[in-house]
Amino acid sequence: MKKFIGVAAIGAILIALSGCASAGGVSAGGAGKIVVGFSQVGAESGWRTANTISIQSSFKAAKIDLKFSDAQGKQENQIKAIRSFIQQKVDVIAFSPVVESGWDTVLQEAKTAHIPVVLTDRAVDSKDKSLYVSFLGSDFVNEGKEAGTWVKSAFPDKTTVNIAEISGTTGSAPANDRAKGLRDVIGSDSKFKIVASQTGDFTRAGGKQVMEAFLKSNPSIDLVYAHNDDMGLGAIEAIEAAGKVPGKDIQVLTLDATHDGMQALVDGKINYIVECSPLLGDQLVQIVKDVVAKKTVDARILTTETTFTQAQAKEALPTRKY
Ligand code: GYE
Repeated sequence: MKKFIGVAAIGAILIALSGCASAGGVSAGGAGKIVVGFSQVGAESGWRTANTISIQSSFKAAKIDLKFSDAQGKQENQIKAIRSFIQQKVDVIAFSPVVESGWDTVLQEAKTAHIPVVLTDRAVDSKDKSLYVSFLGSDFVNEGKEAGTWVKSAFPDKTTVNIAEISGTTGSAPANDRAKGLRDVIGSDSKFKIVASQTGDFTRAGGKQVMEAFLKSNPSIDLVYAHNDDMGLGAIEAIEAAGKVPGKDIQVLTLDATHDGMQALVDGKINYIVECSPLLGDQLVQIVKDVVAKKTVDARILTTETTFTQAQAKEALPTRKY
C-alpha cells in the first residue's frame, strides 16, 4: 500500500511538472493541450473577417484551444480580454492592437505572469521590446511606398494631382504607416498635393461619409487614396452618387486586395491595389508552437505581398483566397 501511494505521488508530481513546462505555468486547458488567448480588433472590414476566419481555422486544424475575443474596435475591451487571459493562465496571448500606444501596463502584467505575447497584424509603440516575443504582419510603410510609386507614374499628362486621403483608424499602425509611406515617396514632388485627409475608420460606411464631405468641399479631386478596400468601395458609392465616374473622373487607389476590392479593380472602378494579406493563421500557429516549445522565434516576421493593376486583378481574381 505504502509503495503504491509513493508511485502515485511521483506520478502526480510528474504530471504537475509537465504542466509547468508549458510557457504559462499550469495550462488552462490541462491534459497538455496548448491554450491561446486571442484578442481581435473587431469586424470592421473584409480584411478583418478573412483574418478571423484564417486564425480560427488554423488553430482548429492544429488542435490548439483558442479563446477568441472580439474587441469591437475598442482598446479598453482588448485590455480587459488580455487581463482575463492572464487570469485564466493561458499559454500564449496573441492580439492585433487596435491602436499603437497605451499597451505598456497590460503587457508588463503579462510579462510578470510569464505569459508570452505575440503581436499579430498591427504593431505597438512600446519602447521595451521584451514585452512581446514576436510581431507577425505586414510592413505598412512599405505598402504606402508602393502606393506612392504607382501614384507617381499614374498621371503623366497632369501638372498637378490633387489627392484626397481616407485614412484608417486614428492612431492605428496601418493608418500611421500607410500615410507616412505615401508621403515618403511623393512628398518631395510639388506635382502631388494632398488636399484633404480624414479618417473613415476602415469601414465602408466611413469611407462613403468622408468622401461625400470631400466632394462638397473639393471640386477637383484627381485621386482618392483609401487606406483599405472597404473605405475605397464606400468612396466609390459617394463618387457615383455625385454623378462622377470612379476610376476615370476620380481615380481610386486602395490597400488589402480583398475579393470585393479586386472585383471593383476588374470593373475599372478602382485603379490600383496594394495587397495586404490577412491569412496569418498558419504562421501564428507555428509561432505559438515554437514559443511553447521554448524555441527562439524571430522578433519580426513579415508577410509577403504584391500589387495589382486592373489587368493583373483579372487574372488573380478567380483563385483569390479572400
Ligand atoms: O488593412 C484593414 C483592416 O490592420 C492590416 O485593418 C489591417 C487593416 C486592414 O481593417 O482593412
